[in-house]
Amino acid sequence: MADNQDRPSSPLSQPNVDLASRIFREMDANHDTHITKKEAQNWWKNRFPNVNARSFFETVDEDRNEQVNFDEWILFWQKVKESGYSNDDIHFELESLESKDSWVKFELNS
Ligand SMILES: [Ca+2]
Ligand SMILES: [Ca+2]
Repeated sequence: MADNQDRPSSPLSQPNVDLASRIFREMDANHDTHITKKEAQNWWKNRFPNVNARSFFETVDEDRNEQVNFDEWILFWQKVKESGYSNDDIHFELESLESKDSWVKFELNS
């Protein structure tokens, strides 16, 4: 049933996975499968690079090794989904992110 398809426990939609993957590849400027602080700062170079890169790493860099890999990235969006954001909300945020809007502080259930 349509209204059952977007419960918090349901997975990230394929379009969101695709969009998140595309953003990851764009942020990972040198394509070594890790986003570094420098790459993140560069992504937001016209929009508070230090602030945005710092909050991005605080939320997404799970193992605190100063690099964000693809697994951490997708896991993060999956957690956003499980915290009650809908796939539509997430799609909207990913599109903002793709146009290099500021990093949004999501309210995650821990
Ligand atoms: Ca890189
Ligand atoms: Ca990491």
